[in-house]
Amino acid sequence: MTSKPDFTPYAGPAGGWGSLRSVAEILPREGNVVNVSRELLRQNKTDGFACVSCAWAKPANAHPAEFCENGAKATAWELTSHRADGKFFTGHKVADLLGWRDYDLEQQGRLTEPLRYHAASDRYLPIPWATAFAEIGAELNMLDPQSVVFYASGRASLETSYMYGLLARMYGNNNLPDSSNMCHETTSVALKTRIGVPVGTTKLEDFEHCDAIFFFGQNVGSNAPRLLHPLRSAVKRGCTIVTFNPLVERGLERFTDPQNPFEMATRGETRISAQYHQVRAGGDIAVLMGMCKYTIEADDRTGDVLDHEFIAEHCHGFDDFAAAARATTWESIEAASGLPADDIRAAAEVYASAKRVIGIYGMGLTQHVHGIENVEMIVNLLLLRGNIGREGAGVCPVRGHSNVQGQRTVGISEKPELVPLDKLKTQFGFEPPRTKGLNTVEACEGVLDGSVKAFIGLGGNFLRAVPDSGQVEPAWRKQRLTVHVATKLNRGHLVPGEVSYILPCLGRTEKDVQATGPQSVSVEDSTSCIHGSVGEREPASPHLLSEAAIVAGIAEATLTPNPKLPWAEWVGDYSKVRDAIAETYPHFFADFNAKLFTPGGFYKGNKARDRHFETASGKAEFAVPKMLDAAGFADAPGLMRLITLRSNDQFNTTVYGYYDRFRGVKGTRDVLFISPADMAVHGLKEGDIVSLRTEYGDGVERRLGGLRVTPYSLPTGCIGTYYPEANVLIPLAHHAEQSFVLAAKSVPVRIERE
Ligand SMILES: Nc1nc2c(c(=O)[nH]1)N[C@H]1C(S)=C(S)[C@@H](COP(=O)(O)OP(=O)(O)OC[C@H]3O[C@@H](n4cnc5c(=O)[nH]c(N)nc54)[C@H](O)[C@@H]3O)O[C@H]1N2
Ligand SMILES: Nc1nc2c(c(=O)[nH]1)N[C@H]1C(S)=C(S)[C@@H](COP(=O)(O)OP(=O)(O)OC[C@H]3O[C@@H](n4cnc5c(=O)[nH]c(N)nc54)[C@H](O)[C@@H]3O)O[C@H]1N2
Ligand SMILES: [Mo]
Repeated sequence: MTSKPDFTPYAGPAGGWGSLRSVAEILPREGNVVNVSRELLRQNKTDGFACVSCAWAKPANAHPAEFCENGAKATAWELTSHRADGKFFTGHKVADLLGWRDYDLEQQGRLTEPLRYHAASDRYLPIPWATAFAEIGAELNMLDPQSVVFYASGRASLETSYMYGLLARMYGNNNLPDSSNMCHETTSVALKTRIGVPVGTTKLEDFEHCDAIFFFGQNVGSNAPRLLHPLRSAVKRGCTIVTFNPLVERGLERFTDPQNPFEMATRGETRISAQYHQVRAGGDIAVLMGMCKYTIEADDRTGDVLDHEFIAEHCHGFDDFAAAARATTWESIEAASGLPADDIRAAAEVYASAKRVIGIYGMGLTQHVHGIENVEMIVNLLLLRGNIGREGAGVCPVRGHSNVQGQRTVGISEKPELVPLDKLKTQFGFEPPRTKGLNTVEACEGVLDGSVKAFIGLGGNFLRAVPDSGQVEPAWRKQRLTVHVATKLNRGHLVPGEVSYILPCLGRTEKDVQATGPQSVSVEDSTSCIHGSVGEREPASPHLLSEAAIVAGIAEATLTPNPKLPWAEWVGDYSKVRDAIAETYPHFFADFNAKLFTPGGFYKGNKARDRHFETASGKAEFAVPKMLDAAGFADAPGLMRLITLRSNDQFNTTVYGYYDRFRGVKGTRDVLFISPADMAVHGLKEGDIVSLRTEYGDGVERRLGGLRVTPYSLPTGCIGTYYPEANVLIPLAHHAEQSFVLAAKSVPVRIERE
């Protein structure tokens, strides 16, 4: 269902008529226009359901249509009338399906019944739930708990996630990696050590009071479009937005509010960024060092630029940092950032004169070898003028999956020190394992060396999302057991272990009726607000179970019964799970059930926001970076920095369609974005077909071919292509130091002609 490839630059703003047209096109494709349209009006409303797309905050005073183009696509995707049912699976060999595109696999629609892989016929065949649970339980009991991984993708509710963490720990391990291992784990590590909390400090209302916003490496127009509304209002109020991004992303340039009839009718648009700086990939440490240097030296002259009181009372390590900033030369900053010093000074002037500043960032900072330093530098900048712990100011990592932050909050973590294990021990009367579990990279290493023998996936498409997918995929089959809890078929399901199951679950938009009646669930957004969510649609199939029921089914079949953890009772009434969560985490979740449907969500609290910094020194910590380049490899002639990108028509590995509207690419995803200057250097012309080859020096051949040369505005030396196709190019070892997040925004590659 793809059109002929077309490459026409897109002239429109983000939002506006283009986004309405895009929604209008997607609904018929999923075959369920009326139901989807009705359901969209309940999206992100207090008594409705929390969008399954991104984790951006859901306001108390919602718009009549509190959804964006991509949220609408996510809902339509879940409510599709297409079905990948038993008949579909009996009709297709797994080996054949493996040749299909990601798009075509998911386009088959919702999974309808539990399936078990049948090796002799190379097919997934339907089985009863009871059989699936009993067999999975028996398999798990034959395996060493250390060899089993419990992955979570970031969508499952707080209730299910809490149960899933208990399942893993009662079974005997902390092998609980989640998608944040590939995403904002860099944030969790850097913010925790620097300001004592692993999450952002900004709330939605801060956007009503800030004077300046600095935007680093987050593509708001595609990946968190609802954030465009507070940004637009901020700009209209006179707030200045300064953006650093190698690519010119339309949402960061201009936006037309589809909720605003006047703007729509007049084709009016709001310019979002007052300054837009095309930093080179990996150049943000240098940019931020330049901004800090400018600010500190301005204060050296006048004495009134820094917030001296805040620094004296609340910060540690300022003198060392200031000395390092003064000693850093503008030449080195220009070389590492790829930007003229004057551009950085212009940004710093905005910073130095703004009273309240928010620093926003996304994968452009976290997915680098020195991603931790990137995030630390944002913190340094904000601390200089007391921009943490104050209304209208703060650090704002824009999280990915709709409950990825919440999963960490309720115990999905491979790091035992982040989980109240003693509390769990008394609450449930078991001895929780204390050894560190496997993160995503270590889980892949375990698959490669054979020490990981089973993988349970609570959602997601692990095999497609991880780095070095070309290496991990063949090794994956050597596992004894793979289990996928999923709504739709994806490539990861098609690489079975010896014994394999696909367990289909309800989506968040669907009615979840249990013993005590209809149930609601909850999620945490990027601003630490917890929202209730209730689905109302008829389930895609009568055979679906809720994710909570599936986790409980596996637990009951695997674990010895524990009177303190009545799995079936919990599934019958999710409010009992919430009571248990509130008991484990009273500081966040007191009166959880009573507060569940608070308009705008209830705030979990954030010590750093109150200027209580629970760090090693008890103060906010300045950090001196050891390098200015986040890429982690040296420049060499012809060696390019590959940025792996999301299109506007995908959600991670889910490809909704083939139209990356803002970048003007239609009908294909096999493109190489490259600057005209680099095209000249490499002797390439538009439309040439090239390959990329990773240069990593570890003897492994990593190549991706068939990419169409597509001119795009990028700094020299930087190129882009789409994720997840590009993941074969990213070495497993090429990850952020300390956080282990894949360094997907600067992969060392060479371009080769085909
Ligand atoms: N529609 C839709 N929404 C989504 C998702 C989706 O796939 N589709 N995914 C969800 C998930 S899980 C996540 S984590 C988020 C991801 O959302 P983002 O954080 O926006 O992640 P990316 O799309 O990978 O893009 C990161 C941006 O960083 C820029 N960039 C790359 N390298 C650098 C650099 O070195 N410095 C700077 N300053 N910028 C750089 C890129 O040009 C790009 O604009 O979105 C979530 N929301
Ligand atoms: N090169 C490169 N690689 C990356 C990234 C990058 O920027 N570049 N980004 C990384 C990031 S930020 C992330 S978060 C990961 C994403 O990694 P994952 O979270 O593992 O992948 P998704 O594509 O979000 O998972 C999609 C699948 O989830 C299932 N699903 C959807 N809804 C539900 C549900 O409600 N319940 C259940 N049980 N299943 C459901 C469907 O079967 C669907 O096929 O990828 C990472 N990989
Ligand atoms: Mo993510």
